[in-house]
Amino acid sequence: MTENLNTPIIPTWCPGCWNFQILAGVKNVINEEIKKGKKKDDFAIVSGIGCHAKIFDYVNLKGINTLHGRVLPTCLGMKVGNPNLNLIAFSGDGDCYAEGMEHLIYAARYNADFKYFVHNNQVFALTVGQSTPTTEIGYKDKTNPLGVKLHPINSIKLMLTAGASFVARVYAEKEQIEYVLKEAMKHKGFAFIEVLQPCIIFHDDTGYGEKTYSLEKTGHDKTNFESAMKKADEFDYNGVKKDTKIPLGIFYQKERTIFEELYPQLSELRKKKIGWGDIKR
Ligand SMILES: Cc1ncc(C[n+]2csc(CCOP(=O)(O)OP(=O)(O)O)c2C)c(N)n1
Repeated sequence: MTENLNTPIIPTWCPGCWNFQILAGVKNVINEEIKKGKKKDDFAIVSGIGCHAKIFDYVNLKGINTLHGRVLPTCLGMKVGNPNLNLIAFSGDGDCYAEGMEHLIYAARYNADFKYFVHNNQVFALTVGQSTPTTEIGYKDKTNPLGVKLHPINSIKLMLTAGASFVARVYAEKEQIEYVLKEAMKHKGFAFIEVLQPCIIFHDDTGYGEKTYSLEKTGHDKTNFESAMKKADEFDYNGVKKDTKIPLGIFYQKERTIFEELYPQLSELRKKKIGWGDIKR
């Protein structure tokens, strides 16, 4: 059966925004899953605040459009309440690496079973282009008239060292979104997926296109942590230079116990539909 995941809401993203590609890719994959037998109500989405977050209005699935920076704790709560939910979440780089940074590190540690896209356009786009923790040195905006002075964080290395069980980076093209989401859905655990999504208004002309290459095609062993760290080091988010290479694909993937399985009490509570206060100690 084909479900219609469209909503009557007309997108207010800028014409040509890469977010349209992310939207199309995600909807295609969910539609395929529904055709294969999953129910629409088996899925839910969560988004934060920002341009990325508007995706919530354009996909006809239940979920929560939560506070800025609070996508990850919202997801954790949803998975504790319903561990069978196929949960897909969306943040911007500001939402995730600025307002939500602590949650990100803990999400990697907890390893609850949901999939998380970070639309990384290296700016706070909705509020007109201020720098975020992944903006390159020298970027100028009204809040940084002399240019950004701080070195950008390397989110892939951050996730690897925080213990994330699935760490990927793709470009915001529909086919790459489809590929990585399908792989992430086969993975049991937290899947961190960063999407390079140049903001066509405030952070365009990144030159990333010609600098990217596929990890899969070069035979990268995604179960090898040291190799994943080396690959993560190849791009430091600090703009492109002559010899810059930007690896795309799955850097690392190794399953381990998920959060939902660490506390057997939770499944009992869910069966009985009672709360923590009712547990006999
Ligand atoms: C707690 C809080 N701080 C600041 C804001 C203002 N604000 C709204 S959208 C936004 C920018 C979001 O940027 P990002 O998360 O990178 O998403 P993008 O718009 O780039 O997709 C900010 C700072 C807010 N709504 N809530």
